[in-house]
Amino acid sequence: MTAEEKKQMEDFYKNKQVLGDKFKGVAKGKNLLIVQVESLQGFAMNKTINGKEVTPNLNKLAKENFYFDNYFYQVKGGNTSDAEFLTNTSLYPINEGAVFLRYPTNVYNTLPKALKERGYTTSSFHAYNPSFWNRSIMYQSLGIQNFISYEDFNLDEFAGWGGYALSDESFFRQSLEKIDTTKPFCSMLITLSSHHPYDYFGEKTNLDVKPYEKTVLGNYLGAINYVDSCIGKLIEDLKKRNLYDNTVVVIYGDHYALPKTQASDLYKLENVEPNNFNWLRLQKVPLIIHIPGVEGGQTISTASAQVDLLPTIANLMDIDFPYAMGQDMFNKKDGFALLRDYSVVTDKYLYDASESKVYNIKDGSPLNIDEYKNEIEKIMHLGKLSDLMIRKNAFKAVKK
Ligand code: GP9
Repeated sequence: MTAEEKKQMEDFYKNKQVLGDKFKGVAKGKNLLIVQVESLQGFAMNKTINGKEVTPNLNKLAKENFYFDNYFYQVKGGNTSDAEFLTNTSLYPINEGAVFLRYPTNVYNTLPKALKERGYTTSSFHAYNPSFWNRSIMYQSLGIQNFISYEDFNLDEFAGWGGYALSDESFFRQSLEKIDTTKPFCSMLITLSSHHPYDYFGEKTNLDVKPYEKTVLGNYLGAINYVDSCIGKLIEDLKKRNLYDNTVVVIYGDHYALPKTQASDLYKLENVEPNNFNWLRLQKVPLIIHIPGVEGGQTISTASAQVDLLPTIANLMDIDFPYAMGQDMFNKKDGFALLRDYSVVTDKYLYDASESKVYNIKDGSPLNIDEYKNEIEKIMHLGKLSDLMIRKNAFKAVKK
């Protein structure tokens, strides 16, 4: 890193403010279970189709716990692995290619490392080939001690991804059986059944998706309805094992369900005009946090994104984590989310980077870009700084 680059980095971290102490340490010493759900996108939540809820179990969890309904994904070329990266490091995944493939041996400050230092066992569960997305190498740099991959699961039932995915029901059941609960644990469960193209759910769901049957969207709604039922069973299983009351449970979607090229039915379902403003507004994923011993029942709508999850968990668990790029969502007041195409969503406006246009977040009416330019540039700088730090393996120098 040049001296100028190093200064940029140091200034950023030095000037980061503690936003408040709400919920600080309320989950200190508790277990942590993170469920990263494949392709779970925000629009599926609280949605009914032909009189039936698509995600009844997630809706109930959202109601009983803390539900972040304005939470954006920030993945780029690394898709699912980028979402893992964001959660584990609170850095932005690089803007070109996949950070898991390009920078797997960098030094990273991570949540698993911080928890390992506090006596936790850190594990990742994903029923697929361990070399996919270079996970087996990258997990070492992230401080994940145990990687439970498809080599360790009994592949007893397939559902999703054209029939190649271990069913989420079996995956959750087996994962809970494998977690060592004699010590505090930090376990991340990465699901697969709702992977595109969602074509495997005819018998697994009786959701009537008319008029979208046999379309990608219709198949997706069926797939998510199936995954939702598996999440319901996972929560029951946690309760049966007496884990629900001493475990922080975090559930979120990793990235979008439908690419822009397949979004026409989505606009129809949402009853909105097909345009960039509506497309960007839809790029949210649900986030639910269950904090044992803390009464939930709250929906938090401050604009936020995946980079914000780590500092939020760190605050709950009383972990000092100075190298987060994101902000603690329980204490953040002025919401913003920087998407990885450099679009920006705040509580007031949306900046569409592809057309350099600013819209009022409430109604999509155009706003004068000059009034927002400085703020947008400041927010965009975060993505550039993160890229720079990853490219230069900046934390290696910090560690020395
Ligand atoms: C496979 C899974 C793929 O391991 O992570 O998900 P993708 O990145 O294609 O969404």
